[in-house]
Amino acid sequence: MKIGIVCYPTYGGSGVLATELGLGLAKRGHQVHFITYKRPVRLSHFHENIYFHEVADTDYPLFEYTPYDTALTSKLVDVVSYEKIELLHVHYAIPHAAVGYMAKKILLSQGGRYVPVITTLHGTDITLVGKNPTFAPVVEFSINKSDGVTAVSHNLKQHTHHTFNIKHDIEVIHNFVDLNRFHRPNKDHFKKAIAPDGERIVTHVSNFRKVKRVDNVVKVFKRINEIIPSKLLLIGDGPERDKTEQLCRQLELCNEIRFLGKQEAVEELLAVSDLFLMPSENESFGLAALEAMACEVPVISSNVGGLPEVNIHGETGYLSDFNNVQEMADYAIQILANDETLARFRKNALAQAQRFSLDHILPHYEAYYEHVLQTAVYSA
Ligand code: GMT
Repeated sequence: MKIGIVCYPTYGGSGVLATELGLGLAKRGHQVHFITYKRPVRLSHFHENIYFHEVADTDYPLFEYTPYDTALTSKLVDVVSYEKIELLHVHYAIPHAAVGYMAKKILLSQGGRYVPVITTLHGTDITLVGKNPTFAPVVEFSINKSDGVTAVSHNLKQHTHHTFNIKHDIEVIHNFVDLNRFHRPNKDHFKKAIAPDGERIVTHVSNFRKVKRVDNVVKVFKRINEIIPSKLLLIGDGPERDKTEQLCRQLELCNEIRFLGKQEAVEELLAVSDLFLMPSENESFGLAALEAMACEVPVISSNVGGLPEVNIHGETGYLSDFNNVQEMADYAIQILANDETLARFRKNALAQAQRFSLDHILPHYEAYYEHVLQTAVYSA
């Protein structure tokens, strides 16, 4: 199948998931074309069956910024007709669902084939930004004009139906993890470099947006560290980074916390971690937590959104109300207090990650593509 994938190329979960999906599809013999404004972060090497089409930035004095939606639509029209793309899969509704709709209308007006558009909803495109009146009418319209719609958790599906008047049956296809990449090879030498006195290693990965509550990561860590000597690795970067650094200084924790910024080989850091913290205020699935579990790292998370579909309370980690710092710290201490408990949680985390493996989830996407290709009908 020839598939066009539209996504954000940055470190956000939707772009990561879209890229991993494209890589997986390409390995299974599909021809995959990424169309976006920059090479996606996880698309760093040459891959057979993968093509990348960059949306150009046009410098014109009237524009403060290039109108990206228009540039992306034009690029889609060009790539789809030249490469004979059979299906467009757009990730994150804003603006990609609307752009996909516009591209298919233009292609039809040019006498081209009908190219179905599948929109995957990832989370904040519905729960945060999407329902903002600035975007809401376009989001609702363009989801309804998609030929297929998927959501990354049951919770997100419910939230979408609750927020918008959606006429589609939304297909739930959970996030997945590539277990060949995310696993736990022995990296004791590396662990020693981070925690020379055998401290526990606690990790958080995110794009440091407000919704991730990185302040609570630090507060939970402070309580853990008072009882169990530990180090905290903060991976990623974003708007809350400076504030978080200030908080570490105020709490006099700078010697125990390492800000590692954006990392490409995040799996190597997860492979030496003992615990993962995800205290988000909103999280439709929690891909970063799943990647941690695949590296045998138990998770302490909030109980919001789709997180209970991934993190099983008392088995793979624990869930707490999103702002309950004390409870999260108590749970963390329970897991880290002795090696036997930690080993049990680690084993469960891996078993749960295996249920969300790429090999298991990717065929759902393929089957859904086939279904949409067979059932899509043009509606004006
Ligand atoms: O919040 C992020 O880190 C990025 C965001 C995105 O859309 O780029 O991630 C969302 O999509 C991920 C992949 O489907 C999900 O695993 C995340 O839970 C979701 N983030 C939120 O809902 C806050």
